[in-house]
Amino acid sequence: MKKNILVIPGDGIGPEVTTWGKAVLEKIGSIYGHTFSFDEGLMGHVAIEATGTSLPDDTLAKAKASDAILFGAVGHIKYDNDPSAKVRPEQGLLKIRKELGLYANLRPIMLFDELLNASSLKPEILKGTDILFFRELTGDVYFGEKTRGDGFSSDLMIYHKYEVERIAKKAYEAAMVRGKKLCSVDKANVLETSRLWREVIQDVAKQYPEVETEHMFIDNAAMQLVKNPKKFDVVVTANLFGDILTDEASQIAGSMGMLASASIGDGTGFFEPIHGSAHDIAGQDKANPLASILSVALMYEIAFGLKEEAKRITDAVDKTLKAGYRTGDIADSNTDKAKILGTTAMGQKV
Ligand code: GGG
Repeated sequence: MKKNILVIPGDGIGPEVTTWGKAVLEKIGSIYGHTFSFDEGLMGHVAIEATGTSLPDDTLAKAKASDAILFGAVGHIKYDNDPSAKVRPEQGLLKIRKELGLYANLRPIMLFDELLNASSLKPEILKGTDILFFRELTGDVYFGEKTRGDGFSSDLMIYHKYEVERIAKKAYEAAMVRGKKLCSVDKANVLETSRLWREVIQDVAKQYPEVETEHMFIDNAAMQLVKNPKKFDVVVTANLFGDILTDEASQIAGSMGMLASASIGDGTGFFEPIHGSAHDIAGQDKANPLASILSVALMYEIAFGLKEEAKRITDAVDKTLKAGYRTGDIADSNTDKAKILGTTAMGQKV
């Protein structure tokens, strides 16, 4: 297999972790006889600094022409302290998702047994948890009209039937090959968009009678996730709810630094860790590269249909953790201090 990969390292710790995702992509390629040609694109704060826009046309054109995209993170503290900034790093990320039609963001909560103690939740609550989140990615308040008036502001929360239908179908298809259990998370007791969401899910559910469907309010889901995470299998939810819920779920896996994601839909698949740019640790060789590495496992499996290669990567991560190696974010009081590694050493171990 020969594929063209666009690497978008982005901001903060993005370049550090993406280096290791790319290295693992190539390493596995060399074992199985796959070759890659790489191109690089700017996005986020680095793109704003260089071109004045967070998603230059050149990056978008390269993205459309590639077979898969490996992305790091966007964001910069400068914009967090300046809420009125008109041009922002995250705009590039939202625009590329929309332009490529990447409406389904898959976020598996892979729990490595070795990390049961890295979580603040009790191991007996966590053990056996295996959740696959489907976060809708190109609708909701993220894309609705924004207004700012004199002393007020608004973000339009909007969903169309077709947007809910297509993410629901993706989630049900996954449920069919997993535990035949799907939980749809909404806020249908309050929000009109959620009432449409629920109606559409109920309709799509009829096409998948073997799948047990549950509807849950977002507030309850947030609570159940830490109380009894094992009750979930496939979870499908809207953009905003999915963004928040999966950050919460990362604590099941031990750290934000462990969660990979795949964005799919109409265009080129886009693979990225769920974490952001973490400027507080950028450039210090402290970031956990495992989410980027696991994103490459998702790329092998989802973009290229190569399950064995994907498993080889998750096995390598598992083996590294079993050997006791940890980055700071997943170390606990029992970790051998000599085995707490930086980004580079952890990437090399994998
Ligand atoms: N790698 C994920 C990332 O860079 N996240 C930053 C962010 O602000 N994301 C917004 C979103 O995922 O909707």
